[in-house]
Formats: sequence, structure tokens, C-alpha cells
Amino acid sequence: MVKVYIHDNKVDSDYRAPHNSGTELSLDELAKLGVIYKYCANEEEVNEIARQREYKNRDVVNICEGSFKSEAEFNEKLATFYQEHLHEDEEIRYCLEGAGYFDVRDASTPENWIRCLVESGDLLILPPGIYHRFTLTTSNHIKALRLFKDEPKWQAINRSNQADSLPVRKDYIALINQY
Ligand code: KMT
Ligand code: NI
Repeated sequence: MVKVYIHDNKVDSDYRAPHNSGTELSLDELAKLGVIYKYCANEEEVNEIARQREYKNRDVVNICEGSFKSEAEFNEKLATFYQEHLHEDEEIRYCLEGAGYFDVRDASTPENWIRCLVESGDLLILPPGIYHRFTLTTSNHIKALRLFKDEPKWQAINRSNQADSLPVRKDYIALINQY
């Protein structure tokens, strides 16, 4: 079961630490950011969601130090995932093993991050245009299923003025303003 809370915004310690400010959020509050959480007991349940939402591709990522050629490559990958970014497509991630943190930007207090701790069985649906980032926990391992609407390719657009003015970003702002 996912755990959702406001990140303490402290940058002076390991970003893989929990950084729990002590303020938890409900799944309803998370849904107001357009983020949907589901627990899936098995991959069949994930397949059903993928079918309903017309997903065409997927891959499995195994992120731990041993799965990269060098420590430098591992650190580089983590740095990429931890860069604040958005996607033009919806992002579905299903945690198969291990754990990870998906941080999504709060809408009412945009300097805040909402941290979602996912573990085995947790599935998150991030809407197109939401700014987010990802990192491991101190256990340093996640195996996750990544679902792609179309191209089996991970395309991230880092936060910038240009990203802010993309139609997908404007659509996202319009979406959350309805809640
Ligand atoms: C993303 O878009 O931030 C990711 O796909 C992170 C890696 S999935 C565990
Ligand atoms: Ni992403």
C-alpha cells in the first residue's frame, strides 16, 4: 500500500532517505493532483488496466547498482530520474519488487513535493504534464513495470519555461483546476 506525504524539502542529506515532513496525504488528496493509485495483487490486474487504457507497450526496469556497468552509470541514471520532468503521455508504473519514491509537485503549494513510497504491488498513474521525479529508497533496488501508451520509449521533458508553456502542461493545469 502506497504511503503519501509531503517531502521535507531538505537537500542536505541523502535524497534516498524518507524525507517525511510528518504530513500525510490521503489517496483522495493525491487524486486531486490527477494521480491515481491502485493496488494490484498480480500482473493480470495490471494487464486489465493497460487494456482499458489502451496501452500498447511496456518494459521492465531493474534498477540497482549491480544492473549497471559501473557505479558512475548507476548514479547517472538516478540523476536523470531525479531531474524534475514531465511527459506528454500518461505514465503508469507498477512496482514488482523493491521500493521507490515518486515525487510529484503539489498544486496549491508548488514548492512542495508530494512523496509517494511504492512497494511491491503498488501501481501509480501519473497524468500527462505533471512535474515529477523518481528515486530509490536506501534499499537501493526497484524492479518495475513501465507501461507506454505508444512508443516503447522513455521521453522526459525537464522543467523549464519552455516545458511550462507546452499544451500538455496547460491541459494539466486546467485538469487540476477542475478539482
Ligand atoms: C520516470 O518517468 O520518472 C520513471 O520512469 C522512473 C523510473 S520507473 C521506476
Ligand atoms: Ni517520469
